[in-house]
Amino acid sequence: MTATEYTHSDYLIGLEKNYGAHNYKPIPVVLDRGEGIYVWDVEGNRYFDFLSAYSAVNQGHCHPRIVEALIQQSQKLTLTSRAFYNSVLGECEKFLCEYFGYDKVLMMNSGVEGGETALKLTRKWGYQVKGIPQNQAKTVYAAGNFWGRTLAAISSSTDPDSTDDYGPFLPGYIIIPYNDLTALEQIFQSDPNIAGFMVEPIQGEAGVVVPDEGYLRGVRALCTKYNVLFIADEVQTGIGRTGKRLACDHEEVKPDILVLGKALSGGVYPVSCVLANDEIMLTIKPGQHGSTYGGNPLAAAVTMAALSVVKDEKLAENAQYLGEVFRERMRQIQTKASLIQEVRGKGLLNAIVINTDEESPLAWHICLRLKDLGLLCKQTHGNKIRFAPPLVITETQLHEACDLIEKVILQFSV
Ligand code: IF1
Repeated sequence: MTATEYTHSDYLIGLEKNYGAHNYKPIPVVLDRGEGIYVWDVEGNRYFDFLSAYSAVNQGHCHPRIVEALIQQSQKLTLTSRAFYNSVLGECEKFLCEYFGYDKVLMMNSGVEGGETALKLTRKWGYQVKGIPQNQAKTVYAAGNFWGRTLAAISSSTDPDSTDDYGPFLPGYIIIPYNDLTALEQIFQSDPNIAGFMVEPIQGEAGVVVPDEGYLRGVRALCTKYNVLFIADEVQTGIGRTGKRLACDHEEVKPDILVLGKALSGGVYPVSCVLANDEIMLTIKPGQHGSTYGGNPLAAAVTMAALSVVKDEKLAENAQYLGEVFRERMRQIQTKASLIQEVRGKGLLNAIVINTDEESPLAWHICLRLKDLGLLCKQTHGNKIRFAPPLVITETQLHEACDLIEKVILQFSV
């Protein structure tokens, strides 16, 4: 490699290779700035961001209203621990409960901590309310699920990349097929000690797998019938991403426990939360769960700003409309290129399935070529390419991005 070819990006990639754990294989681009739907690399090249940090940047990069809330609070009070009250948390808790319609909320930091909190609440409720014998509580998950990287989370995973060489796993877990109400009812009928069923309304990591219309209504009905908590993991699908406030809103179902993360803070700060009504939430007593940073004033201030932006700028409505536009564009490309096996998604959480097996590197190469043309995205599970731009994207910008996707797909189709 000659000196002229050795860029600053190469240098920075080298630093990460030499000093960072190798737990990711990133697309080779080094991002330095973000604004709205765009990011720039260290050489100043601009890209459409069609991953949105896995739906954490629904409001667009560095949204001024959210950044302002971060700046103002960060110059006043950032962290007190929950050993004391603080002047922002109560306002945020009220805001969240009214926004999503629950009695109470428990604030954490990462999405997986939200999932763990939901699982602990479910077990507490199982023993204290449902009357399950001690240490017999079971929780059910759908094959293909992804809710984080902790041992509790990967204990429910069916993906070897998440589980290999990490055993032993948490007991009390039952895995059933996704989008299968018969299997769900059968397992509920077979075991009286089931406390909860945690499920993504759309499976993100599995490749944007959208269940049949009516699946969520069926889950709600069966959980009610068999006195099992319906836990919705909306860490990726929530907060406007699928064209509604929550993905569950498409079927007008209300989960017993709602887990949120990612875009809860618009990408400026790690915030997650769990919402539930008193019968469930009050099973955890003082000192029985918590976190150093959970519910800190900075997180609380940023969360209220980030959710206000989603509501005031009608981002869910925009996602609903432009999602239809996007999928129609992808279907038009599909008519010219058999390379696209399937187009699927809801709102601005979409994916195309490339007609190769999961081992083929083709999807990765399509992502690399899209990067060269100025659009960043990432394949998931081999042959699915997820497209998830910030929800602030305009119709004109969306068509510009679709033109690039079309160009690359056709290039790989000859
Ligand atoms: C990585 C995946 C996406 C999530 C759902 C909980 C969590 C996630 C539905 C946990 C997190 C992130 C994790 C991140 C990449 C990304 C991801 F590819 F890993 F699976 F989005 F699909 N529930 N998803 O999607 O939230 O603890 O990360 O805040 O681990 O590489 P977290």
